[in-house]
Amino acid sequence: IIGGIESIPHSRPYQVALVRSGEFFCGGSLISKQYVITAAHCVVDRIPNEKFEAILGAHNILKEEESQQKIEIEKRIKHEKYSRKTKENDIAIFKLAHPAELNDKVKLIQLAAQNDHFLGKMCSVSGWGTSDDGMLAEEGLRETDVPVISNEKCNALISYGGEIASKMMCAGYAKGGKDGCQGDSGGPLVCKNHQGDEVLGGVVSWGRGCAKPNYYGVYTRVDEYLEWIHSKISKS
Ligand code: 4AZ
Repeated sequence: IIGGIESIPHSRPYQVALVRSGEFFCGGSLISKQYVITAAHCVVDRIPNEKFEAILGAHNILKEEESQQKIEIEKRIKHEKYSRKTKENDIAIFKLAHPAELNDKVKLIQLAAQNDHFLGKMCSVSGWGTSDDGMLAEEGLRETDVPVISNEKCNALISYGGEIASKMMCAGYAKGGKDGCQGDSGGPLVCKNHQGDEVLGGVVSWGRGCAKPNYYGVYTRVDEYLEWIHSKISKS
């Protein structure tokens, strides 16, 4: 997270850290007791016997905090139409080997509804990814607020010039300065819906660099994948 602050510990109880052989590699969001939403590009090749785990209830992922639940990932479901080239459909679901125990520090985040539109709204992105000093922020989850902008503006020639597909969403400032970055991928962009409830509006997906002028952060629009998400959860 560039241009952000350290989160109040456990104020984002749906935030998940994904680790591979003990090394942090992506963020995620807990959407049910046994499922985490992340990015398709976080589904990396698995070396035989390699262990993928989700850490729930964490603030400092380098510490063994009492609140943490480290659960093995049983299954990784990448969107069938994810394209590495166009970055479309950058969404995946990770199934935990057993259900999480929900409590004060481990909670679910509601998915955005079909008709939730966040254009012009302030949302927040969080993660342990690259921070202002160029290092991972593993010693404490960080977050920053970013406004959602239109795909039209994000597709302007001085910005992404047409690379933003309809199921992507951009958030950030024309002047840059606040953004998700490497390692935040797969993590949550949380917005308030019309009822004032916090919902998962986006999944951190990509960007040209981080926090650069005119290069907004690009997110996968969660509300475009509700059927896909529900079909995967009910069938597995
Ligand atoms: C990445 O490499 C990445 N500025 C994630 C988010 C952004 C850029 C890069 C958005 O995972």
